[in-house]
Amino acid sequence: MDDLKAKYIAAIADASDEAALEDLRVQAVGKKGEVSLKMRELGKMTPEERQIMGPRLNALKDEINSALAARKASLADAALEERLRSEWLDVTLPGRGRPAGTIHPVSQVTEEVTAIFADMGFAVAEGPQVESDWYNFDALNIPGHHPARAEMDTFYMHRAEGDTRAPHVLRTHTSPVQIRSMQAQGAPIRVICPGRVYRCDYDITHTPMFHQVEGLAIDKDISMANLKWVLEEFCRAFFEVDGVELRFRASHFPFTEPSAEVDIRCSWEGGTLKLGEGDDWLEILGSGMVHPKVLQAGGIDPDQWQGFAFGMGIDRIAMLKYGIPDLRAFFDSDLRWLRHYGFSALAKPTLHGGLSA
Ligand code: 2NM
Repeated sequence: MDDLKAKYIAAIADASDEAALEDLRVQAVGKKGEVSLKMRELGKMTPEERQIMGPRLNALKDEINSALAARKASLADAALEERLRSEWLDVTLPGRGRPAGTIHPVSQVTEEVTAIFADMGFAVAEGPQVESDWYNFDALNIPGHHPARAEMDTFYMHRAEGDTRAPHVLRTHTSPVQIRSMQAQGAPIRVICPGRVYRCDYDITHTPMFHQVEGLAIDKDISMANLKWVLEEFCRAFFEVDGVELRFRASHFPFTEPSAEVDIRCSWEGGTLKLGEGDDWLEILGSGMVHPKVLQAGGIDPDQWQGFAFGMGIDRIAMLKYGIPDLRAFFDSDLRWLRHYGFSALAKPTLHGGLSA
């Protein structure tokens, strides 16, 4: 019995993992283990022998079980120590600079424009990019023969042969959203509609998809004076120059009467653009008083209500404000361009926090 004990105690102390320990347990105290077999022999002994051997065998079994448990615990401790050592992590180290995504200038400028007009009480409206030709043209007083409607400017949706339903188009401006807003909300109303628009045009200054924001304000007594103030206020906030000067030039749009194109005073001295000074003028906006027929299409009575509307290109004002030279690079998804011209995802433009900070 001393041999048995010595053998197992040594083997248990040497066991290198839990599987080896389990093998030893089965060999020693399992159902057919050496100690268990010895216990079976008790039946063949005399009562005197049994009285001596019984307790000794039980003690041996207990000793082996304790040794197994102790070794198991020390193996588990060693495994934990090893994990703590190998998985050690210094949580006080500074973060590693990772290549983070950036906010595209179009998204940044859309947020900036939205913040400025929200501050003046304008809500934001969105609508479908595929429009019926009624919403895109007729409702805006753009007649059937108008050049804007020609196939060469407008993307018409494909129609199966024999389909005589009214055609649908990729919207060429966001004005259809303003018609929808008038119909849904009635007057008075103050909304801006930013979004993607499409025209079949591609050169240095035109891409077939670009971004526009249009504004609309309808009430009982809104005039061109209100339009002037709102646009001046917008330009001051957006371009972050106090001395903005705007010039309203008589123009013509089918959806406004009267209509005006708006220029901002600038200088190109030294090849760089400076706004608010100099002797040059840069066109940035189209605007006017909403045509009575357009109000009517929006379900608003032109004998009771009137108001102004305006539209501008988001990509274009982004280029002007941030000195981005090439429009086409906007939509190339070139990571180097995006890292250079992109904005921090965490710096949300607000009037109080700084628009482009
Ligand atoms: C412009 C210029 C002038 C305009 C008109 C409307 C609507 F739907 F209310 F009639 N929205 N936007 C408008 C007016 C747009 O873009 C150069």
